[in-house]
Amino acid sequence: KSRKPMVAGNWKMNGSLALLTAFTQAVELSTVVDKVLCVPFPYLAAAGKGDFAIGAQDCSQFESGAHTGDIAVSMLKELGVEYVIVGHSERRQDHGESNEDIAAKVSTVLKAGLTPILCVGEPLELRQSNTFKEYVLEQLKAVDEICGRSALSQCVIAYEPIWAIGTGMTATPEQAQEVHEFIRTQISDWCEAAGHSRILYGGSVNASNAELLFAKPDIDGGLIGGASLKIEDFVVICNAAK
Ligand code: G2H
Repeated sequence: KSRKPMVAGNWKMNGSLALLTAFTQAVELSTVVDKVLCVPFPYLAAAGKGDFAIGAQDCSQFESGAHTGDIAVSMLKELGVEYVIVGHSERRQDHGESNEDIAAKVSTVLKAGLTPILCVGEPLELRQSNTFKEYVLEQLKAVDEICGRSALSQCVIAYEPIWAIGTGMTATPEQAQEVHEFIRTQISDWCEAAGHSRILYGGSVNASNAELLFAKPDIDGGLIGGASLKIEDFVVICNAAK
């Protein structure tokens, strides 16, 4: 593949400072893979010592101001954060984030010079009714239209079918590849450079299934939830992306 593989751990609201310390001391991570660890906000300051780039799990769409409890991207940047997950389905569901809100966040992250990890993916009903591609397309289109033609070329995209998240029901490598190829074709239609964006798969990736998923031509690595909380598993998954 011409794109450098990436494995990004998403701890969600899990972990501890002790676990983070253990991760920063793990030395066996492959250098031919970009590794990112997206930890909860309070741990970001302590995350800089490891052999991985630091990611946040969200940020405000606003640059500063009266937004109690929100986090500005400039604050993340001060802590050495390089990536920000935007539009994770848990944010869309739990916090009612719309495609437009998410596009506004992508724009804020890009303006600050950080890289959004933009999450897209369909719920089970749309997979069953075979309308999932249209749904994913709408999610991407919002970013393309609101943030401008080159925005998607500056994002890492994560395809995370909601039915596969935390359920143990991983998409098969073929199901994932089909959507990744679709995404790549669509976004390169809008902006040629976007065809070179990395597209990660997320949804119950683990140490046993990662290799077959990452072997597919349009799967450039993974966004890993549960399995990113165990060092041994995370190392195996990083090595599977080589
Ligand atoms: C999908 C994924 C990480 P998990 O949300 O973003 O989580 O690997 O636990 O399904």
